[in-house]
Formats: sequence, structure tokens, C-alpha cells
Amino acid sequence: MRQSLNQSVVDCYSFKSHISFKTNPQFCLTFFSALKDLLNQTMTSFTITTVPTKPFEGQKPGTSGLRKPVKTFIQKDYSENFIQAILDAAQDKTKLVIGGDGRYHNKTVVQTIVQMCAANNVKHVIVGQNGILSTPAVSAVIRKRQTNGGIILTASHNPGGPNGDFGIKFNTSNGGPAPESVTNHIYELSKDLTQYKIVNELTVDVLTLGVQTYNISGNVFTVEIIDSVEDYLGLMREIFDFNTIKSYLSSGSLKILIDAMNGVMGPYVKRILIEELGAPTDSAVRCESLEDFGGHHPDPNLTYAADLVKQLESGVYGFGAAFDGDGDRNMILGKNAFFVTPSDSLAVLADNLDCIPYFKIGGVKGFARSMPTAGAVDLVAKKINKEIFETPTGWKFFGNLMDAQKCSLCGEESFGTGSDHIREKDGLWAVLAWLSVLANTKISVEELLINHWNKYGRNFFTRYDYENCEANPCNEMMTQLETLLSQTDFVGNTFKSGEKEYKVLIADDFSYKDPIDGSLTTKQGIRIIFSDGSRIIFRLSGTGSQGATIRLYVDCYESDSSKFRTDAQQVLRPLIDIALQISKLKEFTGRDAPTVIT
Ligand code: VG1
Ligand code: CO
Repeated sequence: MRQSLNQSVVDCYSFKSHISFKTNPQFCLTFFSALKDLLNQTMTSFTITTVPTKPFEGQKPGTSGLRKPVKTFIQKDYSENFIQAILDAAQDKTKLVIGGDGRYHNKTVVQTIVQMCAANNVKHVIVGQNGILSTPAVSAVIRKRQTNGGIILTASHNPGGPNGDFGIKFNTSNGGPAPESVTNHIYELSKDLTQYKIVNELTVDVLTLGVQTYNISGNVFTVEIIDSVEDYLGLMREIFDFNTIKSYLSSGSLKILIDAMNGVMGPYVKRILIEELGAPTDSAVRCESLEDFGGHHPDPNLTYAADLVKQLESGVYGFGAAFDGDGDRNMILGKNAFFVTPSDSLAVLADNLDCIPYFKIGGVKGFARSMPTAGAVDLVAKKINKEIFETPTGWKFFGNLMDAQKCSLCGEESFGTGSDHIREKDGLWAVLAWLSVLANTKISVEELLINHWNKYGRNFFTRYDYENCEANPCNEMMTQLETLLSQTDFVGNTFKSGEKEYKVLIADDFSYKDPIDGSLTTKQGIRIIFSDGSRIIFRLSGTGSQGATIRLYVDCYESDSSKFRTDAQQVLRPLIDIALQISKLKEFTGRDAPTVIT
């Protein structure tokens, strides 16, 4: 009986594609009422419990969701409160996706969300097997299965494990991170919560693929467990020419090494790069997903992916890549660990999109980058006559542009690259895009970059992160900078370092008016732009879970080809010195050196 009921629900969902309530209300009413009767006769009814609760302070989503130490999340009612606020804020929540990066506490919270969805009138939840879905996969599933949104359990590149971080993020029906209007609403609701609703006795089997149906106080509640990789793989097949990549990888011309950093990407890498695209099994490392990411920081940069850098230095591999915990970031390396800055990666892809069928056939709309990202892609946009948008930090700002068909490709300096195939940045997509370019051009990563610089000039970029500083001095430093910049004579000032001299052209705190919905976002980073186009930018991170992290971004443009191969740190040294001098960063934070240099 249980089996046949499950089948009826599946039939009903497949029916829905051609029989909707609008076209055939009578059929739908009869069908659902028959189903309800069947349900009440055959299945135990679960009861909904309303639990009194008190608000927790600080449930304000940051750059990308709510991130806190696991110790905070495991407090009684902490996750429940935030989930209730999400469900209350969601306008339509008939069908939701649930998945996470598999970090410590993922399994527990998946069950909690299912129990709360059941109690809050959600009709259908789609859950990645064992609660696992990468962030880009959630976005792909939301779009493919036309759900009202999804809840992602991740703190992305932050460490995991009992002493690490956990996070919860809400994505809307376009597949993208909820915009600020929604996250602010969630936060406001979280401040006044007095109760949440849950079905305590419900425990779902998240390991077995297929549909389960439950009777929640007389209403049908469907839980559908899906393969974590399948939908995403299907999408990648539509975008890329798998045959071209496969034959290039098997021709022996390119040896690759992929580091999944013990994050969520292991199963995706194995299935797509190894099984589908035929890369040798030893071309991927750290593919076992671990709850604590093996004790490492799952952040694909030169510091935290140092093992990969070392391997690439050996000269054996022609291409290397790493992902973060939830699989939306990527770092690209060439032979001898030649580092491709994310700003350059975006520009090179923009210039070579015709190597990818999705763009060759569908065409290229505009481009977008976050403000701190160097302007290399702007030069490509100008040359091929496309629009370019400069947004605040955080992928949520690209969503409106992509929905309005204004942007095909976008990226952030923080190892984020992606396109309008979904509404999240996408680490493996970026790797497949790079492999497509390499397979088509048949030159090395380094040659590709040198050619690019010869064509456009080079944008040198570096980012200094001062992680886990005390919050107050960092806030004071930012306030002091704001005051300094607002002085009428700051613009026009000249700063010297060694032989170099820079004249301030613009000094402001970046704000952004969304060209689609007109919403205004202020205080997105202090910018000092000099007359030669060089920039110094200061921001406080919005993804840390404790203390404060200062990010200092510095970039400059060089058109003299004899200087293209100079080390970026050397080129940017004078600007860094000036940044430290203007900000008095050392005096405020007591830090002599950054924690991470990119
Ligand atoms: C950082 C990056 C930002 C990125 C965000 C989420 O934010 O700078 O570019 O979008 O992380 O990435 P912040 O506020 O710490 O600078 V992830 O991989 O967490 O989803
Ligand atoms: Co991430």
C-alpha cells in the first residue's frame, strides 16, 4: 500500500506538468482529496508541535548566509529559530531543495529542516542523498526542478568539525542567494520569534533514492531523495562539449591534478572528471568528503591549498585546480604552479567563450565583476563591445543582472567564477571552462595568459587578509579611514613610496544601485583610486564567524610588455606600503603581516 501511495504521488507530480490547477481544477481537487483519504486510511498521522522559543541575537546573514561556530549552532533552538525565520520569510514554499557540504552537523540539521518543512506547510522537499549537495548543485536543482528555493548547509571555505564553523543559507527560486531584501526580512523575523513548528517524530531515510510520503496531520508531505551529482552532471553535459575535453585529456597532452580538499566536491570530481571525462584516477586528490575537511581550511588559495601548489611546482602537471568546502570556488594553476589570478581567469574566459558550446550557440550578453576584482574583464568587454557591471562583493548581486539577461559571465577576485547557467559561482564549471579553452587552443596555461596580457595589458592584483583580528580596532580603523577620505582636500593628495608617486583621483565608500530593481546598497568598501587607475580598497569580511577580518585589495594596470612577467608583489609593493601608511593598519590591529596573501 505504501508503495502504491508513493507511486500515486509520483504520478501526481508528473501529471502536474500537463494538468495544472488552472487548466483542470476539478481533476486536481478530486485527485488530492482521494489521495488524502487514502493517506488517512493507510498511514499514521504525524503531529505538529509548536515549541515556544526566545530570539537569539545576531542571526543576521552576512555576505552569504548565517555563519557561526558549530558551538553556537548546536545550542538548543538556535538552528530551529533561524530555519523558522527562513520559512516565515519565504513567500511561496511549496517545494524546496535541501542540501549541504557535508560538514560536521550537516546530517542533524538536514533532519531538522525536513521536520520543520513538514510542520510549516511545505508540500515537497527534495534532499540530496545523505544531505549532500554542493552549492552550485543546489542552484542547478532549484532551477531544473522549478522549486521555490532551497536551504544550503555550509560555511563554505570556513573550517569545519566540532570546533569549526557551520552555516545556513537560503536561495530563492532563481537558484541564487537570497537578495538583501529577503535576508533583512529573515533577520527582522528572527528578532521577534516566539515559537517554531516542528514534527519531532519524523525521521526520514536520506540514504535511499526515491520518493517517500508522509501524513502530516492529514496532509500529504513528500520527501524526494535525489542523487547528489546527477542533475548537475546533466547541466554540465548541456554546456560543454564533453567529447572534446575527453579526447584532449586522453591524448596525453595535458596532465591534470585536482584537489577536492576533502570538501563536498569529491563525488562530483570522481563522477564527472574521472568517470565521464576519462581523467586518470590519480589526477584527483583529497576526494573523500570529511566532516572536518581533514582538519584543513577548505579554501582554494595559495596558502591553504599549498599542497597542490607544491605538486604543481614539480612540473609534472600542466593544469591544477582546487575547490572550497561547498564547491563554488576554484583556483587555477598552470605548469610549475603558474598562478592565474581569479581576475585574470575571468578575463581569459570572457575572451575565449566561443570554445564553449553554451556561449557559442546561446551568445554572450554582458559581463560583471565585484568591485574589488581587478578590471581585466572590463578590457575584454570594451573590445568585444559588451556591457560590464561592477557590483558589491557577494554573488547575490549578480542574480538580478542574469535574470534580466544582462550578464552571461561574472566573477569575484575571491576565486569565484560562474555564468548564467545557474545563480551561484561554480568551481567545477570553471575547471571545465578552462579545460575547454585549453583543449581548443592547445597551448599552455602560461602561454594563454601571456597572449592575453600582450593583447590587453596586465592587471596586477593582490589581496592581503588579516584574519581573526579583534573587532573593535578594525571598526575604528574603518571609521578613521572614512573620516580621512571625507576631508575635502583628500582627493588630489599625493602619496609617495620609493620612486613611485600616486595622486588621489577618487576616494569613496563604494555604493551600488541595482540597475534592475533600483535597490541601493551602501558601505561596500573604502576605495582610493589614483590618477593612473591603481586602486587600494579596504573591506571588512562578512563571512567570518568571530572577530573581524580585514581585506586589503590592491591593483594596478601595466601596458609595458617588458614588465608583464614581474612578480605581482614586487609591482604592487609601493601601493601596499601606501595603503598601510594611510590606514595605520599595524597600529590598529597589531599585525605585522597578513594571514593570507593572494
Ligand atoms: C567572501 C568573498 C566574497 C564571496 C563570499 C562568499 O566574502 O570575499 O567575494 O562572495 O566570501 O564566498 P567576505 O565578505 O568574507 O569578503 V563562499 O565561497 O563563502 O560562498
Ligand atoms: Co564557497
